[in-house]
Amino acid sequence: LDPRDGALVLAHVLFAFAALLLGGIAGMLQSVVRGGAYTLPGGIGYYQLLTAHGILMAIVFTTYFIIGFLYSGIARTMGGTLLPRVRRLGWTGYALMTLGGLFVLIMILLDKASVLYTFYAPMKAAPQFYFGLALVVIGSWLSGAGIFYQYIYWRRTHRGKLSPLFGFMAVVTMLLWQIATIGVAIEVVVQLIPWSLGWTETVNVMLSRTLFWYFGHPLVYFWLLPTYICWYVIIPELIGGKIYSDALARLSFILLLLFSIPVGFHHQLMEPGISPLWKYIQVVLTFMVVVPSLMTAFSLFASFELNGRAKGTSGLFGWVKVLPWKDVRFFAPFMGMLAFIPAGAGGIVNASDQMNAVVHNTLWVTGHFHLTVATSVALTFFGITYWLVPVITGRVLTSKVNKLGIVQTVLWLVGMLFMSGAMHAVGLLGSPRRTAYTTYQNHPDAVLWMPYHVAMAIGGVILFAALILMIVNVALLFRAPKGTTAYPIGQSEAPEEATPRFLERWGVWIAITAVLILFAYTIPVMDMLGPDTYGAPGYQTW
Ligand code: HAS
Repeated sequence: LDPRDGALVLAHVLFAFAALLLGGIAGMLQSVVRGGAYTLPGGIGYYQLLTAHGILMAIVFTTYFIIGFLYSGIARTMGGTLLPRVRRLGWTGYALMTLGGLFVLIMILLDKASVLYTFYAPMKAAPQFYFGLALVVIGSWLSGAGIFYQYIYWRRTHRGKLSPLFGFMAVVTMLLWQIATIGVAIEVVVQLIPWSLGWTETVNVMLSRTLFWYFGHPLVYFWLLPTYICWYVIIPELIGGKIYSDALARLSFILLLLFSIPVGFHHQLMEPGISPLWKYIQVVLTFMVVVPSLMTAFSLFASFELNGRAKGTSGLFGWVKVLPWKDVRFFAPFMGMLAFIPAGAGGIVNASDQMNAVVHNTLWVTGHFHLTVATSVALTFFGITYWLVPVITGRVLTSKVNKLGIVQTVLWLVGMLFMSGAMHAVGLLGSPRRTAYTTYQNHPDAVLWMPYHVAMAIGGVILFAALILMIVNVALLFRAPKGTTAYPIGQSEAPEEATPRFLERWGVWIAITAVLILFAYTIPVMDMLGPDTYGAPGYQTW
């Protein structure tokens, strides 16, 4: 990479790991507090720690890493270097996000925003918290604009050619983000900021939650799509194989764009104020969004199997033998894929109305997202780091760091097995999520949950050790010997002509996305704005 592009990417990646470290400390502390092991000095509360943990991990770590990774990939595949304007947009976006992020963090540290990462009204935080959030969103829009600009320029200068798969996927990822963040931007700017400043007395809770989940569900696909970029584009190259089908990969991304936004109600199935018909419709759409993930699973298996066959293996699972198990760049993301099988199954459970009644607001849901974002996504991002940092710094991955990386992955998996496993199990026994330590006056059910909470705390401690090892590994990557590391971009099995060009008809896809969103949301939102709705005065959390 051009050193100027490398600096931009590295600034994002290092910020992401700093957030991971801080978020990990908060996560470890809150898991120990929740397990009932001990109380913290200085009045540091469970909800304060949980807010810091959620925001630093789920918003800061992911967003910075994703933008850095996408910028590296578009520079590598679309022109070899970023256009000066793109670099400027990238840095301006970075500066605004960082400024906003600092506002948010300071407010959390001052205990004036212990409202968790979903910042549900009527819990009210200090206005600076919401200003910070707005700045983060605006900054990310500029970063997204940079990606679009590089892509549009590439298309203009390569008329008639199929865009590189990485570039195409980066555009879908940022498009998803831009469309999704409109919801949270409206919530924050129109509802929460005026209300927290005291300009409005009440807040329409139903509407604010709906706007949040309009954003909140595609947010999880914003984490997933870069993970899929690694699985589709990078992994085939690392195993010495090929991408099974460029067209299938693009189609699955387009389907994710279409179906991941009009589904927010599956987070609100247990809420009053939304008619069952609209919940039903959004659940149907939720099952549609599972399809591209099943296509991804199919494509990955096909890629692995064709690679195995090309290397002379036979039998149903012969291909497993020729995978590069000792290469952490493959091993960590592959473990992420494995975890995604039960994680995805858990998602399907969540989306089923009757079963949602059993698991909603229990620790099962926390277990679900620790398996999805904190395992499948996080391990994939770790796997990317082991080659991305050497590519930028002009160094090589040493066998020592490679081995430590494998130990780190295994440790993470063991920690997660304890933590997420216990969360799933105790969730089914009814233990609520987002609740500080309590035995409910020694109620027999709550007493039954306690061993699981201890298992969660043990898992939390193992995960923290794994997290520290990851930070050590990142530091070691900077001390590795100088050398050249290739940016691993896979080649497709099929020729370029095999990919239908309509997949790049953005006008059509954006129009269908808009129609689906309007269809799924217009009537329920009109109901929420109707004369029968009341505003809530709000609860100041400090
Ligand atoms: Fe979810 C709640 C439904 C996927 C994250 N989800 C959450 C929350 C988060 C989250 C953070 O319907 C909590 C939000 C909160 O704080 O309240 N989720 C789904 C469904 C899917 C799904 C249907 N979720 C994700 C992903 C996430 C994520 C991905 C993060 C990255 N989720 C829900 C619902 C709720 C929910 C409800 C609300 C619950 C409630 O009541 O509050 C689907 O997209 C899942 C599809 C996935 C698959 C798996 C495909 C497998 C692949 C791997 C192949 C492996 C290979 C290796 C090839 C169908 C691609 C094999 C090798 C061998 C050797 C075997």
